[in-house]
Amino acid sequence: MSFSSIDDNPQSAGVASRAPPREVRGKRTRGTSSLVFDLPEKLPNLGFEDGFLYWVCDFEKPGTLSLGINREGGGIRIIGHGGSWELRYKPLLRASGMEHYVLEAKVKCNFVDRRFTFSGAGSAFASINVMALDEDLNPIRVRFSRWTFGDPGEPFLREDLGIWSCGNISFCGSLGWRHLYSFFKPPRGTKYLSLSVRGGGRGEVYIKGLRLSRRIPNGVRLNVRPTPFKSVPQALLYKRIPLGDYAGKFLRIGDLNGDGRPEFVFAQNERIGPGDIYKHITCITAVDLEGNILWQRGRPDLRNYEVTSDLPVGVMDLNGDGKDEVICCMNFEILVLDGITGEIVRRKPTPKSREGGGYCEGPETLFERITGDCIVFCNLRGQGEGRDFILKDRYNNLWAYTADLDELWSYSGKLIHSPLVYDFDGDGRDEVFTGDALLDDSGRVLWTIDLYDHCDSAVVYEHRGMLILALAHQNGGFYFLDALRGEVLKEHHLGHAQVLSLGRFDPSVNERLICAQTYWGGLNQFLFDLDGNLIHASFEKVFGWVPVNWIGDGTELLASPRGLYDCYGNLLIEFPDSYTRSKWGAKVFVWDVGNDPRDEVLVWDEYYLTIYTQAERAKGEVYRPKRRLYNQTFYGNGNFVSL
Ligand SMILES: [Ca+2]
Ligand SMILES: [Ca+2]
Ligand SMILES: [Ca+2]
Ligand SMILES: [Ca+2]
Repeated sequence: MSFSSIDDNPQSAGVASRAPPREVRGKRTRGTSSLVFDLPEKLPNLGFEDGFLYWVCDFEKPGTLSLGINREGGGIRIIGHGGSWELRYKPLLRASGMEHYVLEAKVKCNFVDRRFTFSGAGSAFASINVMALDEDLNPIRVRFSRWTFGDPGEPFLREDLGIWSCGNISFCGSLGWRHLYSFFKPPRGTKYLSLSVRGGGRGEVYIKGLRLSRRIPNGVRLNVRPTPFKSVPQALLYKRIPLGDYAGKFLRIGDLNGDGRPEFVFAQNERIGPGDIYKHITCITAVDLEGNILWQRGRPDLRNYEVTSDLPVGVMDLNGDGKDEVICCMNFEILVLDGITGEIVRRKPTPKSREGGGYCEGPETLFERITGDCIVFCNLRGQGEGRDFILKDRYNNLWAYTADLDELWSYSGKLIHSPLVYDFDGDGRDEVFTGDALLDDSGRVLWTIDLYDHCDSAVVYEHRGMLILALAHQNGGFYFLDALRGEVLKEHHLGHAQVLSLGRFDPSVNERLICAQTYWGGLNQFLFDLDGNLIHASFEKVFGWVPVNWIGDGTELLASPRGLYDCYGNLLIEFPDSYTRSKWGAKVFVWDVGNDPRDEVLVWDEYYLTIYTQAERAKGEVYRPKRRLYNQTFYGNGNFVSL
């Protein structure tokens, strides 16, 4: 064991070559630490074997918290009666950004409430937190001088992604004893790690065996590996369409005039209330492949280009005449627009807003009716794909409609951004995964689940005779569930889980893999096998995220605005003339625009929409993934992948 008190003798411990500055001493008196340890395995009583030795508690409201020793099972018991609390481990661990750590614990919890808000107020949860500290004991922020790689899924090219938070293990709801872990590499500049357990809400939490070790989990390979691809078609610039003042980061695609070629529908928006939940569409513009405007509704204004969420627009042939209609919400009405003229075919007021669970940003009830968030097409009544659709608000409520705008049913819960629709039970009608529940086609709840924060991305797949639902939960982790029962099979707490993409990404592996990314609080990319095992990790970088059927032989690459990556972070194809001027960051979709049935890659910003295609024609039969690309939307990388 190697430890010392900074106050007593910093030199001898080799912790710091000089006495810490005065402000560090000031901070430390608030409770972080005067002790520094060198070996994570030797942190005394980190696992609560000796009760609360070396731990200090703080809480929001007196009388709302009771701590005790769990005499039967070991470790500690925390009983909360509302209000937030924190248990801080006083010693610090000397750490470095060059090392990998595993944090693990056995936990059990039973929260009475099922509440979650981004602000933390009223949230029922517990979280084992790791803070990375610099030399002055300040938390380290994840910052970049510029984006030189990949694509973070959410195309906001922020250079400050907030305080690093990739080591946290957060949980809520009711769990029997479970072994949870996080695996992380501290950010550059890390000198110390500080550990705490935080929580809030009414309920019980048991924790024991908290352990930190310097290691890499079994079976995980690190960093960039040589590409498993032998030959990949080069990219050609197929078309570059200059966009006008109508351009929007929100795009949907379809064949509006039935000529077999896609048209583009751009939506602009403005914020009309606080937070990120109140925004409405200000302009919708349909554009053909030559850049001609087919029609436009609303007022174009390039200042309304940017968006940080989905918008309620969908493109689908609702009446089966071979031409797509556009369905959207404008000015608190659901509109069905003729695809060729943009004229209103049908209209109905949007649903009355309602509180639901008030999750995430709180109740979305500022306006009498909802502005609308995402539209997802599905087949609820067995009448074919796209004859029904789901419309939702941002986090709390969704409504199922027919193409004739008759409401079928509605649901309130903690919602995923873009609901995943798939025929889970094979009866010819879609079930809807809402983010916290699976609903059958009639809206009946089949199961619910309570995971920390909210679901950003989901994919469903069949594997070894089982249907598996993989989830990426913001700040919660990556989860693999038995899709028919809603039971967690595996979970990995790896940061702000943002993106899941499913495809055959490695031609040397005879099965599909799941590429996963984290975003806010740390950019990392991971690979999981279909059993839900973590097999590869790449820290401090993300690469492409949209699966692309580029080669046509069943394998797939990942698209970014710059080019095509393999799943190990190798840039295999750099797009010719891939320059984008966007101040907000370009966005990427795939679509079979022309040539053979392989995907083209679409990259657009406020100035141009650029389409890349393969330089060589495909030979023989061309693979076509089963994807509902018509549901490709803002967060739609994972959610449209249903195989
Ligand atoms: Ca067309
Ligand atoms: Ca039609
Ligand atoms: Ca079904
Ligand atoms: Ca094509």
